[in-house]
Amino acid sequence: MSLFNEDKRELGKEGMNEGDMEPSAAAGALSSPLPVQQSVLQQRYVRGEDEQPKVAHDRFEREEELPVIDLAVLACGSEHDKSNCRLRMLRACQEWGFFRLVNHSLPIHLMRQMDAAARRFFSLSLDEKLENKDPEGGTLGYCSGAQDGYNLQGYWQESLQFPGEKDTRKAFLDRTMQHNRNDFRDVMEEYCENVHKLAEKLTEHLAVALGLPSAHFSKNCSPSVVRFSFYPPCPDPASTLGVVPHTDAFVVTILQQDDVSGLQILKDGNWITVRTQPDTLIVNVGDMLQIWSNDILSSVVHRVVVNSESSRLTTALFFGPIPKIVIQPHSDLATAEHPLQKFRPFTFEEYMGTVERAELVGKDVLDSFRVYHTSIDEQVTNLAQLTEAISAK
Ligand SMILES: O=C(O)CCC(=O)C(=O)O
Repeated sequence: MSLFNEDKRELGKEGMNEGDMEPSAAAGALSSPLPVQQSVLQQRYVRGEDEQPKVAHDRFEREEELPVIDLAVLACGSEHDKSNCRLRMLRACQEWGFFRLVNHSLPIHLMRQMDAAARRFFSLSLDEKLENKDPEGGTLGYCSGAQDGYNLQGYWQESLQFPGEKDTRKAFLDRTMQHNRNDFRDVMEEYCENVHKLAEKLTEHLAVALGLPSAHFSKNCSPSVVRFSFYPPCPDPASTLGVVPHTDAFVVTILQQDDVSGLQILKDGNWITVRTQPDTLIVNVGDMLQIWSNDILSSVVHRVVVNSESSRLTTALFFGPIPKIVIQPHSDLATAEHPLQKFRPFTFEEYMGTVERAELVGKDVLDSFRVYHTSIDEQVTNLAQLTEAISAK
């Protein structure tokens, strides 16, 4: 039996937006959302042919499952077990960029409360939800996939997003969700505090596994963003996506899913659907950790597919660098396999500026910060080949 056993199907219908409804239903939607199921997917959600998902949300093709990391071993195992567990975590971050975390110390009752509070929010009418949109017109607060917002246009998704850093979050909440409807704010504060501690712990273990001082990442990081994503049932899931393929820009992401699957990871050219498993969390490496680790760890492309039966709700905390900190691979991490520092120094602020100007496409943003170390001889050869190719035209 799952933790999340509310009737999400009903909620999913109510969670639709005005623009998603048949015209007669849309007319009444602002005052009372009607449980109208759209029968045809509107054109703005139809992704290009090459993006349309061929692997459904409940297709688990490969026997291979995400590596599982047991945090209880790291908290109270023997030194030998701890060290093995850290190595497994390191390997998971190299080979998968993702792992499932069990015995994670995040109180189960808090996960349940957070899920219920977010679910209640998404079941509000559209005009109530829109009261919580970003006053500055950005991506914070409530965004609906039907809005012409940054990167959200054409996603089959609604989201509720807040600054991760405590004081900034509080200031934002004071301007938007002052009412603390259904204790949402209180639950979120407690939830964020706990997930923040967990993110610190995980990055400390990863730093030790890489042979760095334990606080190497955590002392320069804080929660960057908290995002609740709601994916209503969709009339044509094979033509759209909840989130397009992307990597996360941050250091690590800690994701709580409900009992409906939809997250897919690109591994060895295949899309792998992540199974849902009650009480567990999914952790993934962000671009900043790949860069800070000199490419030893890997941020892996993932996407979200939706389905026609049930809504899906996830909560993600993105733990990232303090905006003005200079990011650069640690010099101790240059190895035979990962020689030199593979990325130029930059601030997270600069990186996010690049992300915001770009569409979320695979690893293009990360690659634009790479330094290509080529010898003078290689450069001369390249130049000669280039000149030859131009004169041959
Ligand atoms: O909702 C999910 O399963 C993942 C969402 C995600 O990848 C994102 O918000 O960046």
